[in-house]
Amino acid sequence: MKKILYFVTFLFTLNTAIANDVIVENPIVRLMPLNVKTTAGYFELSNKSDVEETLIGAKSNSFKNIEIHESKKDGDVMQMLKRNSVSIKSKSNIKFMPMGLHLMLMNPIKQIEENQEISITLIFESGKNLDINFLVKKMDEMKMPKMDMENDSQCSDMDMGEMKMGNMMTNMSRPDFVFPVGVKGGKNMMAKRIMFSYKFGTMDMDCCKDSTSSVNNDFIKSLGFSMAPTDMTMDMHMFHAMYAYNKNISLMAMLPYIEKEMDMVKLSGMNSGRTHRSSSRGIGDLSIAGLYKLSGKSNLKLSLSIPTGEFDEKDENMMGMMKILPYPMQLGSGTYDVTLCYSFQEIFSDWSYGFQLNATKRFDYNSEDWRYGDRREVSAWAAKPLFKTFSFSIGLDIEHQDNINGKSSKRNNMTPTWNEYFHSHLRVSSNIGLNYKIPNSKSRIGLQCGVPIYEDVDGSQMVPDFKCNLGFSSMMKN
Ligand SMILES: [Cu+2]
Repeated sequence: MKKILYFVTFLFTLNTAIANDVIVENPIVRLMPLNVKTTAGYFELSNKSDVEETLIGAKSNSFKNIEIHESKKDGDVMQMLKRNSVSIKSKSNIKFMPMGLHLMLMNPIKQIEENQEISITLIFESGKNLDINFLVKKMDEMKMPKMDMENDSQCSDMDMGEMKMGNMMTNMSRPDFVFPVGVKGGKNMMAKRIMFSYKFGTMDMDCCKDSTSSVNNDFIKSLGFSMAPTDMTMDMHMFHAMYAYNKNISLMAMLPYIEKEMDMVKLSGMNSGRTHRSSSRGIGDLSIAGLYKLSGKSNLKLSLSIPTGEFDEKDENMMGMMKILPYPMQLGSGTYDVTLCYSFQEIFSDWSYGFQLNATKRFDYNSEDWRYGDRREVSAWAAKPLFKTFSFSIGLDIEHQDNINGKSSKRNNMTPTWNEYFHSHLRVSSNIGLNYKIPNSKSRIGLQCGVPIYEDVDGSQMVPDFKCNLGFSSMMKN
């Protein structure tokens, strides 16, 4: 027993001796404003021993996680890089200080108070652990890396590795951090987070255009059609869930519920002049997608559309008979479609801009022997935060849609909406939008409305007179 005691004492002394080879001075934890979930630890580390020591990490009961970071200036942007280790040569010292090396202390268990002592264990590669009492102190903000100041709790598990932290901290909480709501692709989030969003989109279409000019019913009648559409509305409720598998890859699923209405007028023959309304409603095509982060500014999204929506929706015709509705009134494509989407966004201190390229390719015909045409879209926008919670955006959308391939076996020749060659168009729309970030929450609201400013269509074809999107999104903590 005595021997064991001696041995333990010996071990203890040995450990202290080794520990004393590495000395920590002035350990300070910076006091952060209330609700800021990230702070930094600074100290001086002296290695008095004859061997190199390597700091490989730190742990504390006061923080959920701690990382070794180094702030570096890249141009005029502070960049914060995660370091896996820091080596201190024999007989030398290293300073952990603002604008340089620091311990990034994330997610405090309790709110930290001034002059409080926090125990943090420094872990060395050699196996030694140093328990250090850090003192919480208010520090001169000027000396601080800018990035720590406007830190938002969301940043705690952000990609510290490559995000430009100087901008990032301010960015995350900015209303224009997210794309305008009408823009289709999303952004990568922090790892392991789930986001839900709901978007309501509405579009109103009028009849009709051929190439770049409007055409009237007489023109449509002269083409041999006995009916013409007069007005169409399309409402879409889009339910969207996104899961960030890690900081680079997110998975998402989108399911729309669609309501369509179309007014028609009989142009000739029996019941000439009579109007009729038909409608369709139901779920559209489910879309599943993977989002891959290319850089802090850009990402790539690949989505697969699964034909869950009906493509042989029927409604009563003028004579009261159930008949299949024309192509634009269908809810789904009936085909597996692939969309590739590239997004880019650059955020400056007082404004931001971005653009997105979308291409949808349809490979197969549906069981009714037709398929919608391929589609390419470009969206570009510029946004400016007006207040801390509001941003305003202007944007431009360009869409290029191909004609329908194949022919539905149930089609008729009565209306231009059934004509496969009257679907292709090139449309440029301008839009304005608002983003609102609900204070002290992880929820956002966006509104964006647009009108076409240039159209070249294969017609006679219905054209939108406006479209609006209203969206709500909320990030879940887990
Ligand atoms: Cu850091």
